[in-house]
Amino acid sequence: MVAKRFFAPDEFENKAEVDEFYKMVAEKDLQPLWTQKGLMLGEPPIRDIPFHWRWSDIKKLSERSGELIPIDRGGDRRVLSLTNPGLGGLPYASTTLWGAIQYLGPREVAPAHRHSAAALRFVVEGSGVWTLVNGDPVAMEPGDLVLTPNWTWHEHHNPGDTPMMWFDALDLPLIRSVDALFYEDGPDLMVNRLVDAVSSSELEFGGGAGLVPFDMEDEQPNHSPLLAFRWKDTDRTLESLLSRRQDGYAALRFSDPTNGKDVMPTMRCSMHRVAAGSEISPRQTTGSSIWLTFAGSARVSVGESEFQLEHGDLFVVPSWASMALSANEQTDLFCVSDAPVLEALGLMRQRKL
Ligand code: 1HN
Repeated sequence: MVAKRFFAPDEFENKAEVDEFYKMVAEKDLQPLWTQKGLMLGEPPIRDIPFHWRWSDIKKLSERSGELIPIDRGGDRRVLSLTNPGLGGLPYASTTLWGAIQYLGPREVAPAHRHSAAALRFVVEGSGVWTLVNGDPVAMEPGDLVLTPNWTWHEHHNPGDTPMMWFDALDLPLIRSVDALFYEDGPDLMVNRLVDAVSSSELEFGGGAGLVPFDMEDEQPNHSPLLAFRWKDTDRTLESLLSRRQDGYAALRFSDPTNGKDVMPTMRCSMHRVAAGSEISPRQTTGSSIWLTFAGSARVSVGESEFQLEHGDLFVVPSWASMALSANEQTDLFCVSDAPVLEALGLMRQRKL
């Protein structure tokens, strides 16, 4: 094959004419393709980098934010966002995903709003907070996954005496990149609700084991109508999956109980259990992901980086970066990725290394 060449302007014999032409092109806000060198590379040019945040740091700073910053000064949410150093200061964990830790103090309320970015919570520590999703009260306890899909009203209440911290993930960077971000402040607070109520989403769709209502007259939403996935179910499923595996690694995908699709159109959620001394073998995939160490301790390598993980630690795997993990003790990890978007666009590539 003949190597492709890029002509520098001074390689032309008629350099003056070519220079003049380039000037005229630029004046009309146009650019030649043939002068652009980095446009098509063999593999994706990745901007976000493999990175690791320690729970011990986040926890200390979140608690301090609880002392210093009233909830109404923090844009309604007291959130420290994972800031990937590769993204030029943007408050994004990866190219497509926002990741953060949210802190809600005793008797605090984070008021209602909605946005066209979808969000989810995975509870790390604490107890007693509940989130209203379109008015449906959803309790939040450690290990629970709670969804607030695109354009649903949501507000968080902590009626208890202890603070609570949880992981937030949003598809916000993706939604901003396609200029489709809308936002609206909420109606008056829906206080005085039953705190111990079971959400209607769970009453209708939480039967488990493939049991869904037969007569679904309402138009199907494009997200899971079940808004909470409880830790006791996740834990039990991981345990039985692991007992059937020879390699000490079990993983499950959270799905819409009515159709098996991902819980929301832009984000895939999964939970991983690695037995002591076992591994997630090296692999790579297009699309980025944020991982949260819910329990245990492990060593993970992402691209060229290696991180030691303890309870609550978070790390990011950029698109097409290799990832492998080895567990010191039994380790549980929550993972959120943009995989449904890549699949929908025909851009998913995966391989074991
Ligand atoms: C948001 O609405 C929440 O509702 C958390 O808890 C984090 C980050 C950016 C934009 C909106 C929440 C957020 C957010």
